[in-house]
Amino acid sequence: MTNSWNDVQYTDCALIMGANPAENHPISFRWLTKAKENGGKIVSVDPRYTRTSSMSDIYAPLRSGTDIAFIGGMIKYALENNLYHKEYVAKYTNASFIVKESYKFEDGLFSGYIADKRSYDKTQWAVEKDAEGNPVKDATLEHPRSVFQLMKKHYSRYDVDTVVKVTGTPKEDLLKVYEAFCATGEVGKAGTILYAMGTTQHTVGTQNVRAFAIIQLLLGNIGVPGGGLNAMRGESNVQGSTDFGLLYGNLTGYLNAPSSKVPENATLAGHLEKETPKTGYWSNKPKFIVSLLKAWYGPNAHAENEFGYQYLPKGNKNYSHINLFKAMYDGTIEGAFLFGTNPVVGGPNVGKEKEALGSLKWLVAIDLWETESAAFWQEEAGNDPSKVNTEVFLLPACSSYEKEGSVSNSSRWMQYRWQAIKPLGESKADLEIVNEFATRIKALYKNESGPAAAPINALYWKFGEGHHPDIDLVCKEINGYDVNTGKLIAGFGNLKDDGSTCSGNWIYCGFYPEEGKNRAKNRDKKDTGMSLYLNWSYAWPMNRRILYNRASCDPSGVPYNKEKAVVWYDAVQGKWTGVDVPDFVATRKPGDAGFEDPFIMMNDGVGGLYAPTLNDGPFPEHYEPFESPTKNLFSTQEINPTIQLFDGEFNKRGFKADFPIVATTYRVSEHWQSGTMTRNQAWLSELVPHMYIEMSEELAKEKGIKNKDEVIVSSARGEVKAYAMVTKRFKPHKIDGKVVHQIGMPWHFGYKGIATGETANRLTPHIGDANTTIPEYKAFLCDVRSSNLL
Ligand SMILES: Nc1nc2c(c(=O)[nH]1)N[C@H]1C(S)=C(S)[C@@H](COP(=O)(O)OP(=O)(O)OC[C@H]3O[C@@H](n4cnc5c(=O)[nH]c(N)nc54)[C@H](O)[C@@H]3O)O[C@H]1N2
Ligand SMILES: Nc1nc2c(c(=O)[nH]1)N[C@H]1C(S)=C(S)[C@@H](COP(=O)(O)OP(=O)(O)OC[C@H]3O[C@@H](n4cnc5c(=O)[nH]c(N)nc54)[C@H](O)[C@@H]3O)O[C@H]1N2
Ligand SMILES: [Mo]
Repeated sequence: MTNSWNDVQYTDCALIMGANPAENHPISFRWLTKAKENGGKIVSVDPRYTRTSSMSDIYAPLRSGTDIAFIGGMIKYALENNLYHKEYVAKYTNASFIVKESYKFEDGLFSGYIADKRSYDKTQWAVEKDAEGNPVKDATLEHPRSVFQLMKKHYSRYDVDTVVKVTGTPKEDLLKVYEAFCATGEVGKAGTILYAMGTTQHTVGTQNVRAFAIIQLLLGNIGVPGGGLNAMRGESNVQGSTDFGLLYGNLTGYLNAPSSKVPENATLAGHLEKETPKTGYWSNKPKFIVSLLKAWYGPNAHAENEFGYQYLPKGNKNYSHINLFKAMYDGTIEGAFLFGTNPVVGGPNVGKEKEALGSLKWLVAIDLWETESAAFWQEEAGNDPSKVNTEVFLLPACSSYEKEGSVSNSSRWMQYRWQAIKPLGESKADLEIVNEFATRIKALYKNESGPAAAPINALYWKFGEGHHPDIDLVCKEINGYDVNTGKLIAGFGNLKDDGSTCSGNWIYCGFYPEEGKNRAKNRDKKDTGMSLYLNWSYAWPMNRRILYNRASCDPSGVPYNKEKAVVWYDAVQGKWTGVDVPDFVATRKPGDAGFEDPFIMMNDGVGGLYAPTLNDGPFPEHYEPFESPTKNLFSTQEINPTIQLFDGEFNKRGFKADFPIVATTYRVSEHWQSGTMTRNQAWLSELVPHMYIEMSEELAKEKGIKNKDEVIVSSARGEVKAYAMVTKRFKPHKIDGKVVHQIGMPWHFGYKGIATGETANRLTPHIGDANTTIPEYKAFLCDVRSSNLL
């Protein structure tokens, strides 16, 4: 989230698109309800009428996988009807930048496409630079190659009638949404977008988010209270885990992992040079990277050995979930750890994920329960145990109540949790398990040398004696300290690139600024202004609650909305003041370079309407999902031209002739994820006891299916039995003049636990987004029949 949960109450309009927070993030409704009481509107855009839709002022249905068309149309609407925030767009975005002539867009393809690699030469999309390396601008925004004009041209194709044909959204609903949300472009108004998996789990997931970013920048909604682009995170600590390097392309703190594909990455000096821009906050990157290496390798990291940089693996492949399972399936990976994950229910195309686990020599599952994945070899899973050669170990982990530590929520708040009860049975905290692994592996490699042993021997692992590591020492390492004196570092501005400081995660540097002051433990309930609660927990970076908050003020530093101000320039005192921690260099005065630049993390200091860094293009463009019921009405490119395709058995593709119905998957309040945690609870199992699918009355009639009938849903990958829930919540879409049906299914079921059911993910494809490779769980093709027809 750029903003926070609490801040949602200040919105004039919340566009909830690609999420169902009433069900999946219920506490958010505490703040959404307040927003409503304050006169704000709630808008829900979802293929089906959800519990969130029922709380909304406006609901608009759309066919799964067509959000870019929907938002593309909104961008055109805002521009054409002059509803955008003129000063903000001109000063705070890259609208004025001139793009090089090599940038082109024709029939769904940007210039620089390399067909056999399914990728682009992105240098063709670069912006013009002057002799000093600064972008060339046209402040009038009229230059035909200015970002503003190119954007206008790009989205001129997204007229309402074409959008309606693609999305299936009734025209009057579409226009109601456009009108309500674009009203927040008025100076002083704020609109927020709340999104989650309905947005990201697509082959165009990243561009879906980019489309949101563009409309928010156009309406002047980023950096302002009640505004922002707010990703509602999933698992209780998924924010924390991505902050701490869970994503395969990242080290901790969103630093890029070095890859041997990039020649500059051969040395630390080359890596730093390549990674560090001359301007913007990232010009400090070497301090963060060197301090991280010092945290990991301690005294074994010094200037003479590039601070241990060569101990880092220089991977050169895509290590996403899909690719890892493909590698297991192909027999390239011998063993795996499932640390609190149940891929045989949660992964895509699980028939193949299960086979992939069967190609392993060994598997270690670390979980509260024996999951379907830990038990994949059993007869219940449809396997003959005598034919499975994988040796499976099950390590009991303890639950969150049995251990101490922190989780970071969507608001970027790192909140400490204390142990409530001692671990039951032989279960251990994950930290203790990891500690055991590290110390034992280090002991095993102690007398070995060579490239495999070197990083293990060099690893600095000192978290106290005994089995359970001292968590306070872990906290201190995350924050960082002076390696000579042990003194804690007050903030990442004090980190050094000479090896004198360490910090395990620069974005959290400052949460533990001095001995005895772990701010993740802060619990002061006093509102410090605008519901920011600065003394409750710690928000990264540097405890600021609204990112880019400089943009809430005009260029001279006066808040666009004086009633909802968080920072402002006090001209009398000649300094910045306010109730939030400034997200900019607050010592700058009017006339100083950068005084007007609100986007400190961007090299140019402004927000990117145009983003020449993503794999699939600088502007979001609509492509159909991997499996689609229609041809692309915007271009002859059917699917995202830059997604990685897998051939053969690993991922069969279905087509509309056999599978004419669109399917999507989602969650319900009563179950959690792959269901391990809720299908083992009697009460929750009783509340939602069976696998079911939701379908419209019209489709049910067509197929001769009645409510509660047993049905079979099929896709190119497999079949699933479920009960039919015939409902008015789904309505057939009208796509390009034809009726297209859509069904929906929860993905919580498996064969273990109390409430069992067939797994929705038998049906989903192994295909991922062009940038993140997140699987396309939200849009694929299927067919439905009554099981009486067998
Ligand atoms: N009770 C409960 N709460 C949870 C979870 C849980 O399992 N149970 N899981 C947690 C986790 S890990 C996560 S990631 C979050 C996920 O939170 P959400 O993203 O809210 O979860 P979903 O229900 O998967 O999907 C949200 C909505 O997207 C809609 N949708 C499907 N396709 C599209 C599309 O193409 N466009 C648009 N605009 N909408 C579409 C679906 O109909 C659904 O209503 O929830 C978290 N909270
Ligand atoms: N079709 C479809 N599939 C999806 C999605 C979808 O929307 N549609 N959503 C996707 C999303 S957003 C997500 S996040 C993934 C989730 O996929 P998974 O992460 O595989 O599923 P979970 O059920 O969350 O698995 C968590 C496991 O951790 C265990 N656990 C709980 N607490 C602890 C602990 O403290 N320590 C340890 N070691 N284990 C613990 C639980 O018992 C559980 O078995 O699924 C994805 N799969
Ligand atoms: Mo998630």
